[in-house]
Amino acid sequence: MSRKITVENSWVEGAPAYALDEKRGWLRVRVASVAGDKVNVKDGKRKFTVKAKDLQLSSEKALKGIEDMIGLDILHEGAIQNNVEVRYGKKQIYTYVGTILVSINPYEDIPNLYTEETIKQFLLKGANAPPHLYAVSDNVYNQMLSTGKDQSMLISGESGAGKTEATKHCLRYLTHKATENASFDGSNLIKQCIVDVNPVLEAFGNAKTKRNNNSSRFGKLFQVQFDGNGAIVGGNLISYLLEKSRVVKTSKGERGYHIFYQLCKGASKEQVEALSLEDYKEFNYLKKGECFDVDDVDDVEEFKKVCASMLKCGIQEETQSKMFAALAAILHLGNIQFEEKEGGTGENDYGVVSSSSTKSLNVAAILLGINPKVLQESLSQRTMGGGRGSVYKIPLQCKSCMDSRDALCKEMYSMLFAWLIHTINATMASKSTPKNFIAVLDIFGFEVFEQNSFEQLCINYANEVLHQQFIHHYFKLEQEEYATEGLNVEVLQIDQVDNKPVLQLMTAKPVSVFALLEEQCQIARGSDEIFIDRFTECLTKMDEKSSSLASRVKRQPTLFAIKHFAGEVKYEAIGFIEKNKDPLHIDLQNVMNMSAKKNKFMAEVLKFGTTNRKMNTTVIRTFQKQVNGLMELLDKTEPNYVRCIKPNERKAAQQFEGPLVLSQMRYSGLLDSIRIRQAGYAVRRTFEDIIELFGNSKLGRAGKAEGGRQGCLTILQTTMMDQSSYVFGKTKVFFKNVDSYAHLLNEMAAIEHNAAVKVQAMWRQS
Ligand code: AOV
Ligand code: MG
Repeated sequence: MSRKITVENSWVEGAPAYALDEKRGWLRVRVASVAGDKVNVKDGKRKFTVKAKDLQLSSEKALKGIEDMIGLDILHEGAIQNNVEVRYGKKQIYTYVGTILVSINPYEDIPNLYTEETIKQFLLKGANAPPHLYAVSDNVYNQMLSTGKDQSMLISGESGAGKTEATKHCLRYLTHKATENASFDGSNLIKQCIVDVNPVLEAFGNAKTKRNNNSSRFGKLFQVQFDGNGAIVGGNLISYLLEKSRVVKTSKGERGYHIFYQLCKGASKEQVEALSLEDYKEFNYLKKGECFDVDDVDDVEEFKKVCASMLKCGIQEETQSKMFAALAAILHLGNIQFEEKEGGTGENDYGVVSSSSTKSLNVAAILLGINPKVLQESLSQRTMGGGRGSVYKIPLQCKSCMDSRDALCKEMYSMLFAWLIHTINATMASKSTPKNFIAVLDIFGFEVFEQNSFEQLCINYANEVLHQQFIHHYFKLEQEEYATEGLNVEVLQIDQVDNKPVLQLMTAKPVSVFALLEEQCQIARGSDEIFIDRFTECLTKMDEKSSSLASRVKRQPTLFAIKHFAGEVKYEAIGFIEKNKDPLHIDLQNVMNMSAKKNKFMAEVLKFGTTNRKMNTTVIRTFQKQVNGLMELLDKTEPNYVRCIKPNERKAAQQFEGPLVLSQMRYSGLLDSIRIRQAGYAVRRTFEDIIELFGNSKLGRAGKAEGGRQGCLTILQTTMMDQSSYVFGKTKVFFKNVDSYAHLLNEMAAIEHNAAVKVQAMWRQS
């Protein structure tokens, strides 16, 4: 049986290949027989049939699980899945695709992967190290020193893929790496803070969700700043889009922010008494998710750690107590219930604080330092502006009272979070002007749920922007490689992979999703329904490419769909306007102002709220500004990409689900980066590689004797390679596509086959 390697539509019996299986992704199989455009294949004993298009050439190198997949003889989905799967089986969770590091969450502690000893080894190994976050961090640091250019590490992936863990490993390595160059002691404090800031950030910004027991509910950029000698001199944090709604609402099986549970469980007796935390299981905000504990997490222990870490980040015990009082105030506010005013007519059922909530109202008022009566009024009335500067108050219905209460709590928490980041930044601030920085980005990945709302729209917008940056970067790198090899760079067409049309659909002016939403937020009678109707109207006014990426969902009038680079998402438009305006009524602002008068801490915290919240601004406008700022910052850096991948949805160790991994690879842009490569010359091998391929055969020896370019040329000519299918660069030969390269492999296999036949013949003769 010949073992000829061959390509689509000309499969030969016995040929090893990858076949696409719906459940398991690309499987290694052997071709059994070919019937038209269907191919029967064997996976061990199992036989099944696939379409010829779902069959790919087998890669011998992938079988071994090589460290850098750019070195794969054949670079396509099948080989890539095979390669990472083989490595994952060996607990090698890191693999490169060129300069991109792919990391697959092991969901278990791999022995010695992150010990101090391992760090030391990587510090010594330098460029020869195997794929690891440490190796990437090492390289990033060296690049910064040698080129003087700021660096960024962009860590992406979906919820639970391991971004936050990866970020911590990178930061920890950098603090070790920089020790070598520590030129003054001041950096020790900052270094300590860089490591200790994580428990604090996670306590206030992370929560248990269904997908991840420690899910970050905000995005962050961590800049580590260095002096000219490479010593750490400072740090700076920027946070993005904290999920405020989690303070007041969690779905079943999820929790609010860790700090609430840590405080309630871990507070000292005196604290419990002072903050009235005795019955923490009765707090509405905590009990909604019906989940008070997280597997394998001891909130009491965590609380101790967080308090200790806060100290190291410059937050003294006294300030901590005040923070806890603010958190307790939020919990007590959440227990204030409203009922209809006695004697209500049913038509105008105005709300009043129910009598059973008096205690909660009083405790909250005391903690905030305001009069309970004033608090009660502020929550149940709204001050409206009449003409000529006059004001009047209208009573609110029960539901609106509760909304007011929740709005106040959300605002207080997000101000507290912003204050926290600011305070940590003050501790980490560099005393001298830093020469360079390394920015580590740990940001929410693309999200597609069963129900998607405004939050997903914002998150997916940020991902589109980051994706575009990634694509452009890879495109540029490819062009640069062609240029250094002396090839014509015109072969590349960015249009094939660029996501500009979808970004235009979302952000262009005057018509786009954002523009229309803003328009509805500005006009008095704007509504979600009008927004979505206008949206359909406007599709006709956009260029074809953009409009083809959006549609209304049939039979669901409030849903619209956008085809993102990572897949289609259906958004529910109801609620968009309210969420985008995110109003904070004057009465609630007054509550905070009053509190600030009595409570110095609240006065500090308030600086990060209302005054920063300019009138008339919207969430989208603020977020777009933030994203633009982020891009400006990143554009000035040398980007380094880490793609985190989740191997299964069950948080289980040693479970590799091919299709899930592939879909993440697809939308992480990994496959796009490969497509960029294939848009020009899909396969490139150095002259030596080609000669090596023919090993000790006669042709191989001839090639070796001539060496380099000439040796390679001899081989290609002797094997009658079609001249139009390859070009020579300075050090490499570039093949147009996999098929042309496969021709070469076929020839090689034929030579081997003939050699084997000869050997057999010799055997028979002897
Ligand atoms: P995420 O940051 O990407 O999700 P995390 O970094 O929080 O994900 O990782 C989720 C969980 O996976 C961790 O709590 C660990 O249990 C496990 N894990 C991740 N990386 C490793 C590793 N290298 N070794 C062992 N276990 C690991 V989100 O913030 O939800 O998008 O929003
Ligand atoms: Mg995270």
